[in-house]
This record gives sequence, structure tokens and C-alpha cells, in this order.
Amino acid sequence: MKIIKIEHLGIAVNSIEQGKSFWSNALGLEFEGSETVEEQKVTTAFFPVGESEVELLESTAPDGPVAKFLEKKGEGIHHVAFQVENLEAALAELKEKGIRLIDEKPRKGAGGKNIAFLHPKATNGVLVELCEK
Ligand code: CMX
Repeated sequence: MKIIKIEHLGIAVNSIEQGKSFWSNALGLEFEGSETVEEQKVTTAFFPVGESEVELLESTAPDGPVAKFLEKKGEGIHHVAFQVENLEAALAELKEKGIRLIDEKPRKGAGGKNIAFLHPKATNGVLVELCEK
């Protein structure tokens, strides 16, 4: 498999509006827009940084993965997303290597990207997302 770059860092926040005061107003990152991904029960807001982005994640439902994360760990880094050349091939390779996958097949994420998550128990405790544009 070939990783092209860190595509984004996902940061769980209680409120995107409140989060903007640091990430946009204080750091000066440009707010690119936000999008709700119903399937993931999350609203995402993107702030480009060079070739990568900061993604703020606000939960839309108390039983969503980001709400559960916030409840357990509080605000902070939720996942690291790597852009790969061929997502299906990358997933097949990782499965073959015995890495625990959350998504066996790519699904649609924010920005129309194909995404898949690897389980944090297989990745030294960091939720890893692979994505393909
Ligand atoms: N980073 C690191 N560890 C995490 C984690 C995260 N983001 N989320 C959960 N964990 C850990 C928990 O701390 C827990 O560890 P312990 O057993 O040591 O306590 C373990 O994983 C299981 O967590 P849980 O709270 O019991 O939650 P679930 O098993 O129900 O779900 C996970 C965990 C990762 C499988 C689930 O959150 C998931 O499928 N995530 C992928 C989808 C997602 O996060 N979507 C939101 C972003 C969408 C987007 O960016 O588009």
C-alpha cells in the first residue's frame, strides 16, 4: 500500500462554533466550511493547513462515536487520516497482515471521499482513517 500524506487530523470538540475561536481566530486558519455526515452522527468543519487539514468534529447525537469519545476522554485528537493511493487494496493488504479493521469496505465520508477506519486496538491506541479522494 502507498500512503500519500496525512490528509487531516480529526479533533473532537463540544462545539465547532466555540472551537473556531482558537483554530480560526487565534491560529488564523481559514475556515473552509462544514458538513454533516448523518451516517456518522457528526458535523465536520475543515481548516486547511498546507497539504493537510484540521477537521473539527461535533457530535449530532448522544449515541454517535464522537459523543461517546467526548464522554469518555473529553475534547482532543480523535483520529489521524492518511490519504492512500488505492483504498480497497490497502484494506485488503492490512486484513492480510492481520490488522483489525472497523470498515472492511470503503464508505462515503465528508467531502465525498471514500474512507475506512482501522481499530484503535490495532494501532497503538490511535484511531486511524484511510481515505481516497
Ligand atoms: N481513539 C482512540 N481510542 C478510541 C477511540 C478513538 N477515537 N474511540 C474509542 N477508542 C477506544 C476506547 O477508549 C475503548 O478503549 P478501552 O477498551 O481500552 O476502554 C475502545 O476503543 C472501545 O471503545 P468504546 O467506547 O467501547 O466504543 P466502541 O467500541 O463502541 O467504538 C470505535 C469505538 C473506534 C470502534 C468507534 O468509535 C468507531 O467505529 N469509530 C469510527 C467511526 C468514527 O469515529 N466516526 C466519526 C468521524 C467521522 C468522520 O471523520 O467522517
